[in-house]
Amino acid sequence: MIIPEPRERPIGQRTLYLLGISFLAVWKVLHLPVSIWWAPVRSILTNWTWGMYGVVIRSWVTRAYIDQPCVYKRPFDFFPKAEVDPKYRLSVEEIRSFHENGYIGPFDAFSESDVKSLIRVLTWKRRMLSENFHIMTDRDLHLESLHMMEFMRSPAILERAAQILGSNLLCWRSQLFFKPPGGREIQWHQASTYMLEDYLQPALVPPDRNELFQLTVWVALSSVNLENGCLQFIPGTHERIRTIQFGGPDGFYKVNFQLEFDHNPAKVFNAEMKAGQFIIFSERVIHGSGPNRSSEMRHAFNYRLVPTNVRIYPGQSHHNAMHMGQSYSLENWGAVLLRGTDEFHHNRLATLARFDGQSLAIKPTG
Ligand SMILES: O=C(O)CCC(=O)C(=O)O
Ligand SMILES: [Fe+2]
Repeated sequence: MIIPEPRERPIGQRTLYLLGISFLAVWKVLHLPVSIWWAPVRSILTNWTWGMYGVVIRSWVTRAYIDQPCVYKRPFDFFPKAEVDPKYRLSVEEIRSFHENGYIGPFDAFSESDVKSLIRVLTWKRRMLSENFHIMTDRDLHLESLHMMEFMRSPAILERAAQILGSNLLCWRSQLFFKPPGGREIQWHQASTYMLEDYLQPALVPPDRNELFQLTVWVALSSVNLENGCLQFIPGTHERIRTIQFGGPDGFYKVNFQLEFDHNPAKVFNAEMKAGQFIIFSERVIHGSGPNRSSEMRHAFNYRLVPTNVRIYPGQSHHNAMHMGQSYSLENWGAVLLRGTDEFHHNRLATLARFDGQSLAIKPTG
């Protein structure tokens, strides 16, 4: 069974999908065995929630959840979850504002000359075949560049993230966002467990999807503003994952859909930042970025943090980014413990201790 990209389909195809998905919903209701199916069907039966079946069936395959739905559970209090050096301390008010808006920042982290040297390294790195994935990619270059890793270990970033997410932090993914002059916008989106990339399997399996289990750190390596396509957020929209409607004016690589929400431009927060600043957000908040109308490259990278109790790519040998038509072998992938200790041992770790040449060595799971 081929899983189609999210885009508008003719009625005939939609009807076939409708029949297939309805059949699987009945199979699931009856608790019939999952193991007799081939892998993609097993994944749908296992990973699709009732809400996901419901939207697709009721809308005759014109709408869907493209990621596992969840509803944001706010913490009971807004006290910092980690003890940190006073210079990085967040007030209870700041932590409350993170939970209300879905993002916090920008904060200062790096100097002008720091970011220039990282841009040089990464510009070269992204044009080479990745040592881990054997393709040219903007993803996970921290596993191949100690220079980038040093940025990600910045206490200005980690000590703040720890107060929101907890003291033990794994990085599971990074990505460069170098937007050239004339580069397109990134449409409004949000994510929960990143099933929206593989379509079948979530990249992250937390103990409770509704709790905050992931933070994105976005580092500006150039000054970013409305002209060159800074990040934009819609405050408070992290409270739930929205459905999408197939088709419409927005496109993103191979996909074509619109996130369904009431868009009020007056509510948008434009995250204009200086080079060397960063912002922390939940990927569940609706966000995107405009086109680059300037004559210079907009340089940035992000990385994604989870607490150590989250399972990353569980049982998976590959991660597919279907919207980009790319597949990443996880053979040489490992999560990086950036802060604290890993008491759970759920995930394979890449360790700095075994740094070897330009690549970080992967420590086999114990
Ligand atoms: O850099 C951008 O324009 C988009 C980044 C983004 O969506 C993210 O960091 O999750
Ligand atoms: Fe994003």
